[in-house]
Amino acid sequence: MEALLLIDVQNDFLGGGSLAVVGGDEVIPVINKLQEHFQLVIATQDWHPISHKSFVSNHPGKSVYDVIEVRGKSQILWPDHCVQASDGASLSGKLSQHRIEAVFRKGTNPEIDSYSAFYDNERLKSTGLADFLRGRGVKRLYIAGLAGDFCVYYSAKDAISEGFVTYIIEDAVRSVYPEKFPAVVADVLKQGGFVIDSTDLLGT
Ligand code: VGL
Ligand code: ZN
Repeated sequence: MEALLLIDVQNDFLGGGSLAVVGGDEVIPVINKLQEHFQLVIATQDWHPISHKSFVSNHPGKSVYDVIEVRGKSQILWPDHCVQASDGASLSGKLSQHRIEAVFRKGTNPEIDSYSAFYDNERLKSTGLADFLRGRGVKRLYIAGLAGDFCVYYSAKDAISEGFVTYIIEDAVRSVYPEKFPAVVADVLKQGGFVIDSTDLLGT
């Protein structure tokens, strides 16, 4: 069984959003086509309380993209984004949603950031995604969405370590720091994952 995992296709990561990823909107038509190819489609939402420690507004005197220590770990300070139940946290209205069977939310603990769809960054809590996928007989997991160098990357690493045959669909991903994406690709390949194009699945 194969599944398509859509990472954080939320308004705040798209044009006009508070943490807009350059070119982010371009993944949506690709993802909408990809969904027709899969029997199982699931999605994630970044879903932060307003008090979240990754928000620059909760660190007076600091600037966006500063790196600070939180609980002994380095933390990038992000513009406030994906506040629980806000419009910015909603899945894009341009995203086809009728095939999405389940949505897993992450980043709800105000103290800990959560890039992966599977675990928070300190691995204290599971979202339940791995057990959900195993329960549905999923062996191969295809990942698309935003951002390639954060939530897609961390989700792919955890998917590999959870034993899924893991593919990042490169043309269905955009990154916060696009110049860092080649290192993401290299690491995912090194760990035993795969990086493909949507045309490898859909043809041209
Ligand atoms: C993400 C930064 C902060 C992501 C989430 O979805 O990649 N990036 N929160
Ligand atoms: Zn976030």
